[in-house]
Amino acid sequence: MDFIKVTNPYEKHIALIELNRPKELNALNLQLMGELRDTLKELDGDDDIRVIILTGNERAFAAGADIKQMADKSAVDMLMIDQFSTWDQIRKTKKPLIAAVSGFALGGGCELAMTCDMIIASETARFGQPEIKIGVMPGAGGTQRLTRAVGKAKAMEMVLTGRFLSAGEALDYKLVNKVVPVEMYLYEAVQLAREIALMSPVAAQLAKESIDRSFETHLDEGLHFERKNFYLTFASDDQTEGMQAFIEKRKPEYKGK
Ligand code: DAK
Repeated sequence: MDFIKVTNPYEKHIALIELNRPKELNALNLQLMGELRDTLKELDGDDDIRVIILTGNERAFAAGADIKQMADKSAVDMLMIDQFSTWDQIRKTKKPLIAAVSGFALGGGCELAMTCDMIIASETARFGQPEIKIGVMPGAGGTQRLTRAVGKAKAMEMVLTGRFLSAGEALDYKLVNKVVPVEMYLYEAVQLAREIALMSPVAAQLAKESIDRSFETHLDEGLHFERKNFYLTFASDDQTEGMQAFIEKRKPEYKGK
């Protein structure tokens, strides 16, 4: 891997992926995105891993897609490269994915953070969709996920002016879960991951899938989907263990079975 660093395990049940193109502020070139896609797929299939943390460095989570790599492309080039299939695969990661964001999360970087399930931000984090300033518009979910997260008015402002949100604003607009001092953002993400890693991975996966479905369907269909996944948790040993542990007043030991 040239552009990402993977620590597996980072600690028990938790894997850490660091975007690693520091000089280019982690600009997301095609190779980096391919490495990220392949790594997430591998970790998704690793029974020992229950939660994945994705981070950059203090200065940048990612300053967007690599403008230098995109600059001379035609529409047909973009079509044939078909980056969407890479982004779609990343989006389909089944395990809980936490973004630990410090510094710039712009364009594709903001979209990548929003593709994760939760975002822990440092006080220095800046979120933006500045594509309009270089004559294009968001292409990896920015107009959709940002609008769902922060609402139409703020999304319009961000996408049409390219203005950034500070970490505090991102918290106010519910784009992120928590804002902490810069030296704490990875620690906080790990704390959150630890808490989730103690739960049944079967239940966590089914619950994530159900929440994601709520963005794609109407209420009746969403409730139906939730119900099926709820029943499915009763097919797991973890359900027996969780309920038995409660009755016996002890901590559950989940196996992900
Ligand atoms: N691409 C390539 N290089 C970048 C970059 C980027 N997005 N962002 C920064 N860099 C490089 C700079 O060129 C510079 O390299 P050198 O000149 O040293 O060689 C180095 O990183 C440091 O950047 P600066 O010198 O500019 O640092 P500053 O602190 O002065 O400014 C900045 C930081 C983040 C404000 C500035 O670098 C900036 O404005 N960067 C561009 C931000 C941006 O416009 N991002 C959106 C890009 S478009 C798609 C999926 C995704 C996308 C599209 C399609 N499909 C699935 C089809 C996404 C599109 C985008 O993200």
